[in-house]
Amino acid sequence: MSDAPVSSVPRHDWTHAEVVALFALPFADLIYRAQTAHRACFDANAVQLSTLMSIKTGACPEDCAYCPQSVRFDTGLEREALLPLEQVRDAAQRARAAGATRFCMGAAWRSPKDRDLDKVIDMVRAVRDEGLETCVTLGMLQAEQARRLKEAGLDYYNHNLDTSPEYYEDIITTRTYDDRLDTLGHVRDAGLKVCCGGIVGMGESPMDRAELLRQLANLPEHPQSVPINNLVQVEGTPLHGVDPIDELDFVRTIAVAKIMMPSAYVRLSAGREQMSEAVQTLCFLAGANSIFYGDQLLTTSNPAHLKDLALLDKLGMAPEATPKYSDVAPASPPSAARAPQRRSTPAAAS
Ligand code: SAM
Ligand code: DTB
Ligand code: SF4
Repeated sequence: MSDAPVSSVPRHDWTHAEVVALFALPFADLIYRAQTAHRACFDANAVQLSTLMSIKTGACPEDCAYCPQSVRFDTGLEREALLPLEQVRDAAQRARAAGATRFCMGAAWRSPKDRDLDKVIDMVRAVRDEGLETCVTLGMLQAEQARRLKEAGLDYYNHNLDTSPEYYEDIITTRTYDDRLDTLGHVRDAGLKVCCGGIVGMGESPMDRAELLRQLANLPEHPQSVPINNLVQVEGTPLHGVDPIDELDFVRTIAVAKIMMPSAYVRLSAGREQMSEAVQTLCFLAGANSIFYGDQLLTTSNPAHLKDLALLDKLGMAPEATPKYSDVAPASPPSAARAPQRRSTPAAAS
């Protein structure tokens, strides 16, 4: 299987057995296949940098067992109202100056109310005006809400499948897998780019990981961005204390995601602060080419941005310039920043 040719045609008909077979490859064969798939679509030495901001924190009515923001768990988090526009604009300016190319805004909502969406739309416009790509994650969306976000110029909508359909009910009971698929359909139909991935290290089985990736790759289009989060364990959440995933199994998950969805940006997402530089490097080798960049995720911390730039430099890697605004120079570009690196192939951006 390791010698199988790498197809440039995106596949949406993966069987469970095929995915399990990828996970079972000898490690070197798996990484080789993932790198080969990756290099057919991307510059293997460029990493896309997204900065995350929580625009509305805590008091979420949902019961996601991993999440510190659910109102049902006592995690000591202070709830905050939707942030004022100016605070978001300032943070976007700082992110741009530090070299990020995308600004992702997250809200602890089950779904946005229309009057809240109006305010988020103002934020999207303000962030775009700073020359950044935009992404928001606001929970479940109606078709009309997705259209309004598209009209405002939003680039990406993040909505994760989180885990396999089989394990899902152990993690969330307040909305269904189908609810998530419906939102993803609305986002896709509105012409927004889809950012959709999941979380590992939640006590799921290897079969659940295979099934999560199969669900993602068998969507009508591959998500353009696939965040793979390693659970950040927060005291007070039901998943605090669960056995963490083996580090090499985490790397395997990244590699299999890249083989199945070669033209997607696979993001090495939450959980990097708990990971050694060596494991992060293996993830880059496995085809991860995007990270959250900035000292904070939503409510937990992320590696310091200068540490990340130093790691990329040590690896001879560089931040990717934003494709759309590459003619606009950052206010103070990091020394390693350079031109857009994405290659155009028939497999690119399904
Ligand atoms: N409330 C919205 C929703 O759930 O769709 C948007 C924000 S929510 C925090 C976005 C995603 O963050 C979740 O789907 C989950 O994948 C990820 N996430 C939340 N808590 C996490 C944790 N402790 N570790 C890793 N990922 C986490
Ligand atoms: C995603 O896949 N990961 C991000 C983002 N989408 C919104 C969230 C990570 C959150 C980690 C826990 C926290 O900081 O609250
Ligand atoms: Fe709420 Fe999103 Fe956290 Fe679930 S993941 S509790 S929906 S903020």
